Amino acid sequence: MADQPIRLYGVPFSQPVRAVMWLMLYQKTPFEMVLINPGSSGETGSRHPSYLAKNPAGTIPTIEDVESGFVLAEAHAIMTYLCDRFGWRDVYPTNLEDRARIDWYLHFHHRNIRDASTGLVAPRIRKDLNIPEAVQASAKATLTRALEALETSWLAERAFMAGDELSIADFAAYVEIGQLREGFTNVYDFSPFPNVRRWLDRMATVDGHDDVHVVLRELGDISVEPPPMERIRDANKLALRTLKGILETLG
Ligand SMILES: N[C@@H](CCC(=O)N[C@@H](CS)C(=O)NCC(=O)O)C(=O)O
Repeated sequence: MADQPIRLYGVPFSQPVRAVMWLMLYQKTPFEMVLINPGSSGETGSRHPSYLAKNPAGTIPTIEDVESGFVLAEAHAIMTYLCDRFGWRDVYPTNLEDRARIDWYLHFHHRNIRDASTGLVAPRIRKDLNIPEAVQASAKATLTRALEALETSWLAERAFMAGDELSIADFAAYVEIGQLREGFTNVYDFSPFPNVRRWLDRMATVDGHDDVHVVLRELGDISVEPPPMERIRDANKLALRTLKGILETLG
């Protein structure tokens, strides 16, 4: 364990931030959460010059390894770094083929499963993004094609995304796919995908799942109409308060 906790910039509403949070909580490793609001140019925003100096893309998550001063962005790069940094071989093994299969999923995820957010969630909770209807429709079609690939291949043959054991590929995938479920936003019908549903149910029993998803449980169903701003703010606040309590018990 590092003497000084890793600093994580972001908000629990962000899918890639949740993936990093889940990995750290699963490993029972304390971290420091620094609130950064995506898209805002205010002082705590991802477009503020002080944040852009760390991550010029202006996206969350970013981490700072306080001991060395090393700064890193991109959730999947962060997760693989943390696994190597702390020796978390259980979720990112060193065996060449096991690791390559996890990396395969992590690369596939972008522009495929990640489109879940672009097509179904961001249009309802990030009105500021003004995502055009045509982009939403295309993202939904991409997501469905990607889920078909998981259904007929990745999850047809294995319990988890990249093998018989849980890995960081599962955290990365679930934060996108799981958010769409009944009990959370409820914006996607998974009935054509029994293997995906089996995997989703299994992931919901993984240590840290409930703690990381407080924000979505609190937000609730957004399938009928977009949630009001206060509900979004309250969900974020409760998630941050809950996280603070959990981190106190770890640290
Ligand atoms: N590929 C990046 C994507 C990060 C990303 O898109 N994060 C969103 C929040 S979920 C963000 O920071 N958006 C910035 C904005 O809206 O301006 C990763 O996996 O870390």
